[in-house]
Amino acid sequence: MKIYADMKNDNEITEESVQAFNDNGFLRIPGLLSPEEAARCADFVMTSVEDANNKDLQTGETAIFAQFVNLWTVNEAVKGLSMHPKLISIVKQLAGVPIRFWHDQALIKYPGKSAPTEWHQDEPFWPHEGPRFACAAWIALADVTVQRGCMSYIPGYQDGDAMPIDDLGNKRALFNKCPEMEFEAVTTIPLKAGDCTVHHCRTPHAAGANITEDPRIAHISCFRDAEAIYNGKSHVVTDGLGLKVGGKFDHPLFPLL
Ligand SMILES: O=C(O)CCC(=O)C(=O)O
Repeated sequence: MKIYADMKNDNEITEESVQAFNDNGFLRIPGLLSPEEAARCADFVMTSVEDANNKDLQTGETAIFAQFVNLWTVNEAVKGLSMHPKLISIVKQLAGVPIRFWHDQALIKYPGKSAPTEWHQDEPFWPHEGPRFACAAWIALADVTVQRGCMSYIPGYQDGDAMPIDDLGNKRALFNKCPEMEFEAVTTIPLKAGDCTVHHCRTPHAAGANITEDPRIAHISCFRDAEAIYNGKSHVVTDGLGLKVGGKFDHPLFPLL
């Protein structure tokens, strides 16, 4: 199974790499950022995360991670990361249809303060109807090993159904809905700082707890089909924006790319 993307030039991957994403539902992009760029990004993402004006959405004893959504709207440097030209170029290739930005989120697993992110697909959490494409690009801003909570994926489910679950902390939630998934081979992908994986919104994925002494710093940029339709489901990014149910995501928070 092909997991790694091969670059055709600085900003484009090969057709075989696009095919691997279409076959498996995820793809690893080695060196999306140079190690120096990744270190700079880690600094400004952590500065944003530590800014008291930016709210952690997952506080409390049972928090799986600290979660900061849409930091791109309050920090120009984060915007440059979330909409990194190389990333956008690659995601456009993977999408094959016009796309727009959906949201970003920093997901930090602090030492001693994290839990496993259990198996789920993103699509049921996202308030859109019938998109031809939607994905999340998970960018490691520090080395993320198995022990530090790297991501795992189950290949081959991107063209199937989306199974709604309501608890990212319940290890059986997805398998109770789709028992055959539990018997599939899992691909676990440790990443070096600056590497990225892109996964389709129906690809089942999970991440471990961070049992190391340094924070797991991940920045996730999400993209979707420009034509996707808003279905009115509650979501922290869209609630209160006044989007029209049945209409497109035409709003400055979701720029066309
Ligand atoms: O980083 C994690 O722990 C989970 C991330 C995730 O579920 C996602 O990016 O869709």
